Amino acid sequence: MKTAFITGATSGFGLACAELFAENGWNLVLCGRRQERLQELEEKLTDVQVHTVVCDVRDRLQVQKMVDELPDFCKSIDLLVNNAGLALGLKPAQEADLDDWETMVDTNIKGLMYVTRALLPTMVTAKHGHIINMGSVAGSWPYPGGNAYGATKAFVEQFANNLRADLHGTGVRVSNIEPGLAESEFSVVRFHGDQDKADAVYKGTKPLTPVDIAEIVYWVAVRPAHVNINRVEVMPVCQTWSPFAIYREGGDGQ
Ligand code: NDP
Ligand code: 8X3
Repeated sequence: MKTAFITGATSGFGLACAELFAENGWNLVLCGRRQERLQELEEKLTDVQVHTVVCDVRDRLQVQKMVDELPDFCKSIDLLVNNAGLALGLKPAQEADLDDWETMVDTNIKGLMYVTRALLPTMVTAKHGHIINMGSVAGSWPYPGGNAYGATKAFVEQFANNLRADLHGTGVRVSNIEPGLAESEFSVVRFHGDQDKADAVYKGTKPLTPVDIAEIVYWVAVRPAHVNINRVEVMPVCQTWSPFAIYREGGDGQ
C-alpha cells in the first residue's frame, strides 16, 4: 500500500487530495494547523490508515519532529504533496503589509523547504519517491498585487526544477502543479477573512475546483515510475492573459 504525505490537508486542494488518494487506497499523513479539521478527516477516512499531525510548517523544529515521529506504517513515504501555502493581501508593493510578505515567505518558501529537506533523505535512500509541489500561475505570470505571493511561487517552481537536477539518478521524481483561479478558502485567507471580497473574486466565473486539482495531482502521481511530469499549468476556461498594460501620459492610465 502506498503512502502520501500531504501538507495543508485541512482545506481546499490538500483536503481534496486527501479524499481522492484515500478513495484510491493510499495511506495518508496529513498536516495542518487546525486540529479539529484533522480530527474530522481521521474520523471520515476510515478505509485506509491515516496519521494526522498538527504542524505549522513555518516552524522548522515542529516539522522535523513531525517527520521523526512518524508511526511505522508511514515511515516510508511514496509521495509528498507540498501544498500548504497562502496568499495574503492584494495591495501594490508600495502599500503592502510587510508582515503579510514575511508570512508568505515563511510558509510558501521556508515551510516547503523544511518539509522537503526532512523527508528527502529517506526517499533518496529508498531510491523511490515523488515530490509534488503546489506552485501557481502567479509564479510565471505577474499581475497587480501579486508581488510577494507570485515571487514565492516562482521560488517553488525553480526549487522543483533544481531538486530534479540534484535527484538525478536517484529515481525520486519532482513535479510542480501551477493552478490558476480556483475556489477554496484561498481568497478568504488572502483578504484576511473578508468573505464579500473573496466572493467577488469568483463572481460570474466558473473557477477550477479543489477536486479538479486533486485529480491532476493524482494523475501526475500514478504515471509509471520512469515518467516525470515536470510541470502542469492549468487555468479555468474563463481565465486567460490580458494585453500588456501601457501607461499613457495624460490618459486614464489604461
Ligand atoms: P486553502 O486556504 O483552502 O488551503 C490552504 C491549506 O494550507 C490549509 O489546509 C491550511 O491549513 C494550510 N496552511 C496554511 N498555512 C499553513 C502553515 N503555516 N502550516 C501548515 N499548514 C498551513 O487554499 P488552497 O487549497 O487553494 O491552497 C493550497 C495551495 O494551492 C497553496 O499553496 C496556494 O498558494 C496554492 N494555489 C491556490 C490557488 C487558488 O486559486 N486557490 C491557485 C494556485 C495555487 P491550516 O489553516 O489548518 O494550517
Ligand atoms: C493562486 C492563483 O491567480 O490568485 O495562486 O494568484 S492567483
